[in-house]
Amino acid sequence: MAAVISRLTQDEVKQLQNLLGSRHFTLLYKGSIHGYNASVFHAKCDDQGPTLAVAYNGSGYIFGGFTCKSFSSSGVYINDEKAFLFRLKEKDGVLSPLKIPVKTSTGAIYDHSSNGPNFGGGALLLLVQNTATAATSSNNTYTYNVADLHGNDVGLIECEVYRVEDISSFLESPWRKITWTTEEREKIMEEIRTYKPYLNSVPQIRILVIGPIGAGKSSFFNSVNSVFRGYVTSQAIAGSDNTSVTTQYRTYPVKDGRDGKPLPIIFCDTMGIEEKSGTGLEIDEVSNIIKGHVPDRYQFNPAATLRPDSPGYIKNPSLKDQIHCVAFVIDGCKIEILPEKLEDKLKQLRRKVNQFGVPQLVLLTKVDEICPALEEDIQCVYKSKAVEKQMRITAEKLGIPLAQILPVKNYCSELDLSSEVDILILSAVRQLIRLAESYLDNFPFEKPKKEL
Ligand SMILES: Nc1nc2c(ncn2[C@@H]2O[C@H](COP(=O)(O)OP(=O)(O)O)[C@@H](O)[C@H]2O)c(=O)[nH]1
Ligand SMILES: [Mg+2]
Repeated sequence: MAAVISRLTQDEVKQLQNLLGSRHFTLLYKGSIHGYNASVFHAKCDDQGPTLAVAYNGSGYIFGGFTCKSFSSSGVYINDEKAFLFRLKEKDGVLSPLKIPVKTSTGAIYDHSSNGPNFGGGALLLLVQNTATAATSSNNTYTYNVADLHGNDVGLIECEVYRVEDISSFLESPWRKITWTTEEREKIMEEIRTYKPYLNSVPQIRILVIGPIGAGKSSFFNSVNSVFRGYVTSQAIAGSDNTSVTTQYRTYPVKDGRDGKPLPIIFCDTMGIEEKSGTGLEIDEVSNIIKGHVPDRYQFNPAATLRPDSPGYIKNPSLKDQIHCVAFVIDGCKIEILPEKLEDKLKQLRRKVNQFGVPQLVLLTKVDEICPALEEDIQCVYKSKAVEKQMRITAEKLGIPLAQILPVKNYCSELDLSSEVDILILSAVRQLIRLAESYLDNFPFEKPKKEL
């Protein structure tokens, strides 16, 4: 018996991929080998998901149809809005791709055990009466000039059916909409520049950045700083040591590069959270920070958290010294292998932050490592299946709604800013500001700022 190999050349497969998007084809049925027989076709192709039927005639035409639904010998019409008929090659094998989309999804496929592939109830039928023949007619489901499909040569020299699998790592359309223009970048920057906290007593909002070691906390602050400076800087020490590179509590105001004015945000950078208790940032220390007791440059000591009698302890912090929102920074590549104890610690921290009523969100970093294709085009971040998956896992593991998770790519190795990377970073900052503002709304007893 001859080998069951595809008649399609690599070039033809590429052309079909142009019609279908990035897909992988697996040959399920080949008429010349398996027999031109509807029941054999169904035995091989039922319940296989999306399929592509490809017919070849003696005049050099290659044509057929695609359905994203499964055949199953159901005996009924199946709706499929993605179905289409196609021609790949015309007379004498001249490449001339043509796509005839289904007009109304209703009745796109007639799935009957005694029929071969049947598109639109006879708009294109292959294996007519169990022979190597096609039948075509233009109808309300597929309206087209039948001669265009096969040059009026309905005798087949081959008929193949392929299973079609989606191999693209990207969704067709993004699941969150972002405008990626430089105007948008400027617009968000202006929004941040001109933001004034609702309360007089709070000139700047304080954003606490916490998360495991190496997640990208310091890099996030550096990235925000870089965007406003207009070039890549690294004020906060970032690194890839196993233990925390950041051992001091640091509060970093961000300045607007244009005129050096302080922006209304202060980032509070902490040492990393570690798995073992007694190492890394402790939960009690986070309480101290949130309440505003911890001074800038305080040297963390996991063995002894800050106490009222410790030097530098801020005794009577006011609302402006407290934390107004928390950004949990999580390494998008490591969330799946997050050690259980670390996961527990993060959850405890989330609960603690909740107790204070401080809003929080998760910044999922290193999206460029989750999905290397994003290095080329970060605009695809909300199309990347890998990023979406890591975001969902994060939501599940930390018990946080997906809406509160934002993907970011920090500036690390690059020397120049990119508008798209900026937009992701700025969107995260804007969201943090909005959350902080909602928190400040809880303090109506303070006098609202007077408009000048
Ligand atoms: N590829 C990539 N690397 C990152 C990203 N964010 C941080 N890093 C790298 O991860 C390492 C740890 O970052 P760092 O900011 O020091 O983490 P921290 O311990 O949470 O403060 C550094 O080597 C960074 O260059 C990112 O978005 N993408
Ligand atoms: Mg750090």
